[in-house]
Amino acid sequence: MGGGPAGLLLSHLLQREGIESVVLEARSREHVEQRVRAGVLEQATVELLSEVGLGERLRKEALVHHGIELRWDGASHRIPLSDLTGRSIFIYGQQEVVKDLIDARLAAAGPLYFEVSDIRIAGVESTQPTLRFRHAGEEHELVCDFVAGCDGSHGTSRDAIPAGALRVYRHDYPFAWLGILADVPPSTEELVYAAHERGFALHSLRSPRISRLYLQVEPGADVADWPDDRVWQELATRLARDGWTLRDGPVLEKNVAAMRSFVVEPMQHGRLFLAGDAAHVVPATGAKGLNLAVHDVKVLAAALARFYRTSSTRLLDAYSAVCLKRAWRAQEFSLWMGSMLHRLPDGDGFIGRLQRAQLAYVCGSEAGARALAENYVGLPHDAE
Ligand code: RFL
Ligand code: PHB
Repeated sequence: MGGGPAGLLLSHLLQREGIESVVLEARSREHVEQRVRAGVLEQATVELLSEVGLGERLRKEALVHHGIELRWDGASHRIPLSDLTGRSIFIYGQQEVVKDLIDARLAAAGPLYFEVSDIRIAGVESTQPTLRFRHAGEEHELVCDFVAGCDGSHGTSRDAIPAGALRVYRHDYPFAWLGILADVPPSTEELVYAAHERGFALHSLRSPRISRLYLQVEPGADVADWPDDRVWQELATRLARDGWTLRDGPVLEKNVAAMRSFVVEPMQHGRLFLAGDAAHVVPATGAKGLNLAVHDVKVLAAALARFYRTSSTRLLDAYSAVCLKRAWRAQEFSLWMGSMLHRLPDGDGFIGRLQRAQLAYVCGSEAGARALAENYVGLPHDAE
């Protein structure tokens, strides 16, 4: 269930193991291919995509970055990610990953249904769960060995787990992100994360011609209150540094995303396995969500392959614990980085002082910089 990065990559990995799957996606192909979301891929994500034949365009078009910049009090501090960790990050839009995955799926003639509605799951505690759904005006039934719930944070697959068997952890943050995609060359070579008294700002990019920028806004903020001029002005103020100017240009896309944390435990019930945002959502500060989704489906595909080869459920049984360990690490890191950079409710300025102490530690000591760098580039996949 779900034709986002998690569902599409899982079907691709299973196909390579000779395991059939059917992907059911609620939205249209155009919609999922145009949805602007993540931009930062960990090296381990890129390595996996390359190993499984999805690296051709990625290797050509992705931008390799060896550091990020933290900007506060008008000064810049570079965190040399590659020097500290031996690893890099890659800039390649999530919608490009999704396009590559859809092309691969269609080239392999794997069943992929868009605009599916009213999916109902039954029998996840049996060895033959079923999915009933509507597609092109007709009712269908699929009898499955397994169901993978890859339907994102608003999906319904996890509702098939009985309430008593499931624990949900949630944390909402007192801020949201307004993101723009702009038709203007980036004003920076590396990503800039800025902590400013007016709030957080991030300068990212998609290509040498297209910039991606974010502003911390109030939860529930309305894009209608943020005309392009206001967005650029606020970005210029929060990102300001002596001798540097922010280039502006036409805004191609603008949206507001809530920041929240969410984890479902366990990620499996009977023959239903949750993966990606369906199981865990992290705030975007640490750039981890898509990377976690990729890790989940890598572990799940390997576990299913083992099951079909040997009938052993050992890896399937370990799936939830292995993925939750990485997901909680990412939660903690995203919260740690997020609370350092965002403007937070602060009575007498105590929180602001703590944030400066944290920034000074991260920017001024090798131990601090390394803690950020190791988490930001992502732990290697074979660490578990
Ligand atoms: P998705 O991408 O949400 O895909 C789920 C798919 O399921 C479909 N669907 C259903 N299909 C069938 N039946 C149903 N009942 C269905 N309900 C929903 C949906 O239409 C959709 O196509 O989840 P998936 O595959 O788990 O992928 C997760 C990532 O999308 C997400 O974690 C990232 O975008 C998070 N994220 C980032 N992650 C990174 O690793 N690096 C980043 O730089 C990064 N930046 C970001 C981000 C997320 C952001 N937002 C939108 C909060 C930046 C932002 C602003
Ligand atoms: C992005 O380019 O969309 C992006 C970059 C870094 C983040 C989040 C999003 O932390």
